[in-house]
Amino acid sequence: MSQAVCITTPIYYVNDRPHIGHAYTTTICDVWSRAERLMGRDVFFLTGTDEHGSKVEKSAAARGISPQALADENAAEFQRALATFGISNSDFIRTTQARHETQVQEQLRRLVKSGSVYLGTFEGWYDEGQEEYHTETRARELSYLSPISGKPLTRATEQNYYFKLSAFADRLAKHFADHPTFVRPSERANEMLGRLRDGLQDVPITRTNFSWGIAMPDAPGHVVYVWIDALFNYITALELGSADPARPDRSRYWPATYHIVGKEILWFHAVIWPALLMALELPLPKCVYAHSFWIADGQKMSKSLGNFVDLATIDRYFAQFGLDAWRWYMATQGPIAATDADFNAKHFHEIYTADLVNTVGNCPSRVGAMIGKYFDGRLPADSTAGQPAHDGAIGSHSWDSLCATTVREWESRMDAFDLQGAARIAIDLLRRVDAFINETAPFKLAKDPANAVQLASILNQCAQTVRVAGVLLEPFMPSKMAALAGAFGGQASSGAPWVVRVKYGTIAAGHPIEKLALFPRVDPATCVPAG
Ligand code: ME8
Repeated sequence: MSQAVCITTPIYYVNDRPHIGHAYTTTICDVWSRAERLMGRDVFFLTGTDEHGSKVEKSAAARGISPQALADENAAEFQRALATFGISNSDFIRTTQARHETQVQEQLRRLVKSGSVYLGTFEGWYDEGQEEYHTETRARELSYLSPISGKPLTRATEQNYYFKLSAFADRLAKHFADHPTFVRPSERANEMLGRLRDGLQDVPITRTNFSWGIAMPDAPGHVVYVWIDALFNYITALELGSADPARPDRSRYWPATYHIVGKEILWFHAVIWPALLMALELPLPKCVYAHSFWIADGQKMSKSLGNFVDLATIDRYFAQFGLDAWRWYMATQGPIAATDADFNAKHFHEIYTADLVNTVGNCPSRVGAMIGKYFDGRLPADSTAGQPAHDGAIGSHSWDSLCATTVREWESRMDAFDLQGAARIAIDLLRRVDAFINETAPFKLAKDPANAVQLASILNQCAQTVRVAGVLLEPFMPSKMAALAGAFGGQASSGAPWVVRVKYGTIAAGHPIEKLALFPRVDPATCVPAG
């Protein structure tokens, strides 16, 4: 049985249209899922939409439609967007689905039974846009303004059901201490620890001031707070709280390997969610990874500034550079670490040209062209068993051992969600092939028939290595790398087990090698402006 792994995106609010932020988080989860599947793991990749709450209720009222109609419309738009981004999710959960609602109610009953939920009165600072309450200390830190919308926080009083978050402070602190990579990157873990040290207050988990939500069981008038409702998606999709005998068995996917979230919602995922799981005696996710934000031309992207890179802009990038180039840019240049990343058309073009046109496109095209010209498009034999004819480009390695080392390194980077590191390793392999071609100069050797054996070995080694690099780049650029696998095929081109696919030397001598042009040059003058 292959190892089960699970990755999740946040579930996206249906009162917003899909934009680069959603595309980013979902794409990096997709790259990881494809990589893990390629390595033979049993992957569950979850995304979906967050459809309850007063914001949805208000937006729907403003349009004169029901909240469900608004949710249906926008959930469909998110699903269409996922298809255009080439996302391979295993499920798409919607919080208005019956499977979710019944399980949330079941989990709440369990929480009440466990004694970690009680009825109390709350007074606090409320961020209406985020549907989030802040303590006095936090509100003061925020100058009584929403950190997201900049609008004033309002003073609000409610009788609510509370979750005893305060009771979990010590266990949470211990979990952070015992699992240094529970929250990543480490800057974010330190931030969470700092806030944990300030102390934890119980959190209201129901509301009475709106009705568009899941009814709190046995508590008329109380609706489950949208954040609590939403967090449960990670386990309702896996049917962990289901009593339905016909449910699919997905329990092997819990605990999640990675919850990938934006930094603005880390508190919910790194503190509140783990405490809820502790109260339910369920295992905690292995890692909550909080990426930073895309900004546009040095400025924060925001709805009010109107500079969010939206679907229409993303479509223009697809038209000009192709989906795979977009995915490459997201996965390799995005705000995966603790700092924000700037999105701009010029940088996009530079990366496209340097990485894709000049390396991932050019290297196979060079190798294919030479095999075409000197060997009629058939792979010539290597009489040196992978030992390079010249040791400059790869030192004392054989190509065989270099590929094997690269593959192992790539595997561990991928498992650790270091997508940028994995991408760099794969592209470096092609850069080595390029350097090897420059050093050995097969185009010069070809001028003298006495060099035929050496020439054949060099081109064989190049082609074998290009094929392996193409497999390592596949999760990032599935369709272009499928074309590469077709052109440099061999028996291990597709569908074969991972160890076979990444094994050096599997293209048989005599196999046809095609010359292909993967990434056309794009004139910078015609580039899409950002935003
Ligand atoms: O917060 N750069 O949903 P949401 C990068 N429903 N990523 C960005 C971004 C940016 N500029 N802007 C947004 C919610 N994102 C809740 C989540 S989960 C139980 C409930 C991404 O539609 C980032 O992943 O506002 C962020 O966490 C997510 O969009 C927020 O999506």
